[in-house]
Amino acid sequence: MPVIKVIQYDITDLDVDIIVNAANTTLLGGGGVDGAIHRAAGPELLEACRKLGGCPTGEARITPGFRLKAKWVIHAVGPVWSGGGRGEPQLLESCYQSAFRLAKDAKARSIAFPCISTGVYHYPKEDAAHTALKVMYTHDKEFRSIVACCFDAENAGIYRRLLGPAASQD
Ligand code: AR6
Repeated sequence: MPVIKVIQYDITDLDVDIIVNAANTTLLGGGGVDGAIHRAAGPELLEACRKLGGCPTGEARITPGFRLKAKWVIHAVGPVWSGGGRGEPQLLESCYQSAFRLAKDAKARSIAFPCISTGVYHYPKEDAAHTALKVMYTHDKEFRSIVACCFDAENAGIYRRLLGPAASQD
């Protein structure tokens, strides 16, 4: 089984050590995957996030998963796409790197990522997938399972094409 896998699924329902959230700098919740994670984890998650005092773009913070199956949530803040000339690729890469650093510190063996910044932040999906996979490949010896958890069919198609058929789990 390859370490890096792609699924088209709701990340809030995954039984992995850590799920990553596509958060914003306030860490106080929002729409998209962020809203779904907060709903599934329960109000304790917002309380834990409040204590963190926000997070700059390109960084990440960790909290417990509360009512989720996942033990931890890593809240990663991706960049808003504004044409690519404002450091968006570096910020997206650093957001994945920061998430992996925290996951290693937590001694996680399995981690799932949503397609950070590709929703309301409008990052081009293909470019975002290349960046995500580049960082995932640099950590594939350290984890049993790294899941690219796509929600929309377009992202799922992109990751499946880039990873090949062996990486598809559904
Ligand atoms: N499971 C997996 N992926 C999901 C789910 C889900 N349950 N729901 C949505 N996605 P977005 P962003 C996908 O907009 O672009 C929030 O309001 C979705 O299809 O959630 O990083 C935050 O608070 C898309 O591919 O995050 C921020 O303000 C991906 O998750 C802002 O949105 C990311 O879409 C962050 O924007």
